[in-house]
Amino acid sequence: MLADKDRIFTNLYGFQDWGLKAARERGDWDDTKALIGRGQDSIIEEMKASGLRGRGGAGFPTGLKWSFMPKESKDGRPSFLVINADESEPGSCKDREIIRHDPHKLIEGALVAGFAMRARAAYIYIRGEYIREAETLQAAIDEAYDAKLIGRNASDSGYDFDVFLHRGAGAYICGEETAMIESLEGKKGQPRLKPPFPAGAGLYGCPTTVNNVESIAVVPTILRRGASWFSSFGREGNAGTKLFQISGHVEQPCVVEEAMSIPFRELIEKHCGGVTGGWDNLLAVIPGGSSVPLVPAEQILDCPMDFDGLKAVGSGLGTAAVIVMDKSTDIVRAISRISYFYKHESCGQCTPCREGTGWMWRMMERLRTGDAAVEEIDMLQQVTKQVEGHTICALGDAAAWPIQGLIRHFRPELERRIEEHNAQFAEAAE
Ligand code: L3W
Ligand code: SF4
Repeated sequence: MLADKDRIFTNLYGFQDWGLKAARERGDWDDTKALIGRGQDSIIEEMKASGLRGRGGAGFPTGLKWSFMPKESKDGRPSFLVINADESEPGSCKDREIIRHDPHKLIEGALVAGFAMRARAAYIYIRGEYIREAETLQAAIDEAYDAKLIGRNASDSGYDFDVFLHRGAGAYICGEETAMIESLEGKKGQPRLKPPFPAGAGLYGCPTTVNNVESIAVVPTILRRGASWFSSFGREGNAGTKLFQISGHVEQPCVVEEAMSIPFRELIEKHCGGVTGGWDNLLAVIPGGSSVPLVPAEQILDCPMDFDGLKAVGSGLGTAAVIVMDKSTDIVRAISRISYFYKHESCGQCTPCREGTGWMWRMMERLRTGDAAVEEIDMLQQVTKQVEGHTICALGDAAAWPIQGLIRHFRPELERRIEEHNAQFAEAAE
């Protein structure tokens, strides 16, 4: 179990005040000028050495992403940092806790990361439903301006850096980085084709890096404690500590910071008091938010909770939103509900996603009630393959994968429902 001294988010549960004075007592904003004084290249190298991979779902190496930003401005164009606080993935609720209780870690991280990538400003895009969180964050930003930690000559570093907070309006797709950029520009939030990646042409056509809240909030601590300290947690390629968000059928759902690669069983036993009804009652787990396939109980128990461990069991770490389902769960209904979510949130600009998400949900509903033919299971699988990899953004994949996981692991349950429905129908007809 991660020792208290190794936790980055020391106020995760809000036992102390979130404000600047308390944040400083916890070590935030401690000689930020010196951190910046290390220079851009040195900061980026340290981040690369730390092994930090993006915490928003894709796990792209953070230092490498920053290194894509231009070292010199072309045509006087500024560079921007965009911080993705549009936390909307079903099951995800970690960025909310950072913003509520440790907002200064995020603001200081924005300054240091922004400096490293030569950004003029950071735009924090926060989901519209996070009303109180947006108020807290804005108040923290105001405090940082008043204390001259950000703004002109930020933290007395000679570097000018602004932080703007922008509220979303309730669209899941605006969490996709290019849709977020469109939305920030005042347009309808629809993903752009990549490439070009945002580092080449992002906000207002300028070089931009989009990072998740957690990825940015851990930066000052990594720089202060060193890359080797951070990379000492977790396995190779899966370094660091991570906020896990555990919901569903556990005794105590929680958000907790743990070392990457902690085995699933240990995570649940140490922090959640176990699965409701005991381990024999565990049915399946969605380990990384609704976009990743479920993993049946027997495959997840000893699985290291990291990118490679979950990939090896056909799923993914995603945002580390761990949804635990015991045997009381109607697993077909659960996945059908997730299908509905993606159908509802599709922005509609590409045909496989716009049409496919509706098809998949309607077929899932038929399978849920058993009002289908057995062959339709394969037909549904084929539809998911028509959507997967054939869309502009990852929402298409995210809609397809949970269904593929269901068919892979729970096909007998789908067949049982169809047989049961057919038997009832035949009985009624007699
Ligand atoms: C320059 C290249 N940049 C990749 C950058 C790219 C992006 C990052 C990752 O989706 C996933 C999605 C959700 N040159 C680059 C490059 N980049 N190649 O690296 O890119 P990518 O395309 O792998 O992923 P993505 O489109 O950013 C994110 C999954 O996360 N997810 C979570 C979603 C929800 C939340 C939330 O609510 N907070 O994050 C869960 O699984 O399905 O697969 O910056 O530009 N050659
Ligand atoms: Fe929009 Fe779906 Fe296409 Fe993404 S995959 S751009 S959400 S239609």
